[in-house]
Amino acid sequence: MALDASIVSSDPFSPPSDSALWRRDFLLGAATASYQIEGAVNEDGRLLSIWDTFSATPGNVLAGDTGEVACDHYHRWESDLDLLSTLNVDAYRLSIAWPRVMDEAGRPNQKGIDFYKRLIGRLKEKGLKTFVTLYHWDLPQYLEDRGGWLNRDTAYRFADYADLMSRELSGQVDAWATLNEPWCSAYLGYGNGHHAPGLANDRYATQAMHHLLLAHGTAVPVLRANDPASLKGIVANVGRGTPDSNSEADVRAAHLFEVQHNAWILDPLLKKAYPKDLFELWPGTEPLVLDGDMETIGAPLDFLGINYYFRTNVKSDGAHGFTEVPLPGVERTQMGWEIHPDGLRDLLIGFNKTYASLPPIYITENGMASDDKVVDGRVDDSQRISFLKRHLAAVDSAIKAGVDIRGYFIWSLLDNFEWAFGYERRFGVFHVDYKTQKRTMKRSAELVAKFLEERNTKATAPA
Ligand code: IFM
Repeated sequence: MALDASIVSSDPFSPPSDSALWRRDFLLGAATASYQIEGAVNEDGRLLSIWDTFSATPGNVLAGDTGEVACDHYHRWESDLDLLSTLNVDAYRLSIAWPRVMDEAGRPNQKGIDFYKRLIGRLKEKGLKTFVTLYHWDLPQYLEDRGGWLNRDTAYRFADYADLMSRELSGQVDAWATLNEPWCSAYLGYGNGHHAPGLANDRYATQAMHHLLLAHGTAVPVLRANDPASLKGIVANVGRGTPDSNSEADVRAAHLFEVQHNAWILDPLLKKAYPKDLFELWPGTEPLVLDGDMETIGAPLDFLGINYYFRTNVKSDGAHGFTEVPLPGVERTQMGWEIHPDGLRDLLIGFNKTYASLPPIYITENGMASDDKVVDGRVDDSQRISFLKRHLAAVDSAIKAGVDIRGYFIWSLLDNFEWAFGYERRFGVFHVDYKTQKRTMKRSAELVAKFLEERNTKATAPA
């Protein structure tokens, strides 16, 4: 795909000359996840995942959409990786589908494994850094049938899976993330039922979270042993909560919002303890924790992945919790999420102060959905261009404030299956026509490519 010659450096994407984004060692990449793009759910021995089951149940996903075909990436992976080259990015973040690579008895499924070997091999040939997430929500259904993340044994099965994949891909992966967004798996999956497996109970959510974090902590030493040269980390989605008023109750509500969204995950990982305030919010929901678990969970990390999307304005609910008060007149995305780049900067600076053992950070997801249309072969996604630019500026200002941030991944490379919202919400910098599977470079992608071309030329030019 050729770049449009009309894109000149006066285009509004280029960051200021003192921005860290010009540094060659600051990684700029794009991200995807297996269930959202692969399709081919019944091919080459792949087993059912909880999202196959959940999305096949009427009423769970908008318009009855499923990941059965998605972006057909399983068959189109080579040309999709070429899109990364067109984008000029340094890195690609992908996830492995657990039910594609391992059967119920824990035996490898070589055909599934070979798919990822080919894919990651090609990324290496292209000189791209590879960030691999082991669990981006597609739990094998047979494990859910035994209790899923409510069953402690799932954590040990996850370590087996991490063992298999890190032996198979040793030396090929630059960074392993154990889990993507355990908050979503635990809270949306087991706390409010919005995601697979669709259970709704706060006590389930805290227990599922504990087992997810235990899975992470059990897998980290396995990954270290099998693939010593790579980075090991985890990816957390974080939320900014701001108080609707200066009242003590509303300020407390905003604090509790951030405890529930951030400290619930980051405290056990970085302080080896759950935040006490979580159980003020959800009294009586303390998970069952065995001796040694918190040590396991708090194993040192090489990096922390941060996913950020929006801010939530809250007030006290008059009891122990918070309730959202949507702000009128603010800019929002197709998801209805408020665009608030300062929230990203403030959270990063706050984490740097709160956690003495904060590892280097990669922004592993940031981006927005818009109702993008192809008109005369082009997609003008001007709101996304401005969104990316403002969030990258927020990252740069956190770096200038002393936070060690090493890279940024756009969510997402392609429009894809947006979970309970199906295919309606478009997050990609490449548009996907789901009828024909045609990919069209959006204007945001053109500008990212142009900026990176310029950055690479500058970085390699003789002084
Ligand atoms: O599409 C998701 C992704 O799978 C996880 N992080 C948030 C994205 C947008 O909702």
